[in-house]
Amino acid sequence: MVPTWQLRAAFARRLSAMYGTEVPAYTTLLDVAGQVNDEVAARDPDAGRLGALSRVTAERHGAIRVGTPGELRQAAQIFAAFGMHPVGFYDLRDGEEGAVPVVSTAFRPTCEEELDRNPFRVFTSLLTTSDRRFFDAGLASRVEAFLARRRLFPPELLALAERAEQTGGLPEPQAERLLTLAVAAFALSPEPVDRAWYTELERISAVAADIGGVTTTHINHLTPRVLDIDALYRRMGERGITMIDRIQGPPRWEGPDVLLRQTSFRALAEPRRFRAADGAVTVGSLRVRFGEVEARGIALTRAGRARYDHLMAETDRRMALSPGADRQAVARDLWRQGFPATEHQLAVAHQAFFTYRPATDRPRDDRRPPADLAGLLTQGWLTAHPVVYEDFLPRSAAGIFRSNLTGDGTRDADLVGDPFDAHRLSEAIGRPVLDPFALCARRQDHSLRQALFTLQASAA
Ligand code: OOG
Ligand code: NI
Repeated sequence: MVPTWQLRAAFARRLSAMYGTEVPAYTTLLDVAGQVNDEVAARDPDAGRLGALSRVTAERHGAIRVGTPGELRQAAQIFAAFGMHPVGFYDLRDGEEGAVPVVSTAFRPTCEEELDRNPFRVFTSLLTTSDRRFFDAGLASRVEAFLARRRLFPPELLALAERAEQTGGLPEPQAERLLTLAVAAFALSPEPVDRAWYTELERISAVAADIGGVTTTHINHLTPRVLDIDALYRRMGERGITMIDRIQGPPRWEGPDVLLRQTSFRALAEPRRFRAADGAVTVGSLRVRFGEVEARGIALTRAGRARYDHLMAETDRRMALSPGADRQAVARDLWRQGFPATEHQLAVAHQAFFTYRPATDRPRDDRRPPADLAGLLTQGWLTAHPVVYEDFLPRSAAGIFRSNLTGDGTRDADLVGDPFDAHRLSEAIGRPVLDPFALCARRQDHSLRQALFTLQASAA
């Protein structure tokens, strides 16, 4: 029996191998990321604090986009076979960095043990044809009719995935078959693209065309994790690969790394076959697939996240006042004034998530443990271990989408959008969309209860 986590690790590995043959710059990105990670591991004794090097080296996230709730349900079934469940709700339709007609979630493992084994995630977006700001009723029904005729996933794949989910894995040779079919379902299709239809949807948004203009889906990027994203950014430039103009997310600073920093290279023109109205097939090109890299930090609580969002908004405000300023420097100054400077401060201010363990090196005396977290930490009763941020940032995601959009698209801001939230997305998927804050809080609370229990037991 091949257990779920081995299926997931193999799925990530094979998608990565496939993407490397499809998008050569991705292979350069992996080389550079690997070098940077080895260098950081060699110079920094704390390099493993946010994940063992073996995990970080294998770590990837990908992204796909689908057109209908039915397709999303099927994608969810396939990911469930790999122990990946929907976490978090992202609405990218109102982004300041460019509006995209999708709502999204990320399929990923949810418990610590599974994340450590292999944390593969797939950011998955659903086209919102019901949003009248993007699609009028006539176009929406033509898109829906087009989508209703296509089949993204073969029935054999869905049946194998259902079995793998139910039995916690699959025996060989079914495991092999599941992997082959799953990877093939996310490869770029050689099917000719209907030129007129694609172009019509491109006027709404390049993302609408990428989803509803073709008869298949595909991985549109695959992202390795790197321990020093600034070093990687410089080195990619030296290798002649132009990255977008900045690293998104929090600035580099001397305080703790939190949340997620990401950067990408622009979508590459790839040859694609097109079918004209008269049926003639010609070769043209499309820019839909790109490369991205990320550095992960500590997960923030809702309070910490509010602080982060506030500092980002303040950075925007200052940049609007002096557009020539260096965004990194502006952000860094704000962070120095307004963000907890150490992990300890983050923990006692309840701004980030940690797991807690009883300290093993506290000298024995007859004091009893204090009742508050700050006291337990400063007096050395407990040690705090950061919880890694496993999710995404809507604003960076919008920036990533944007980096491979050809035009701004059109959105009628005078109309009202179609309200969408995690609950409605759960119903569309037919599985609960989990709350990332709740997952982290549960992990933190569980560790704290255990630690306090152990302390009390040994003090008694
Ligand atoms: C997904 C973009 C979001 C990220 O890392 O924020 C994303 C897409 O382009 O389909 O992957
Ligand atoms: Ni991404």
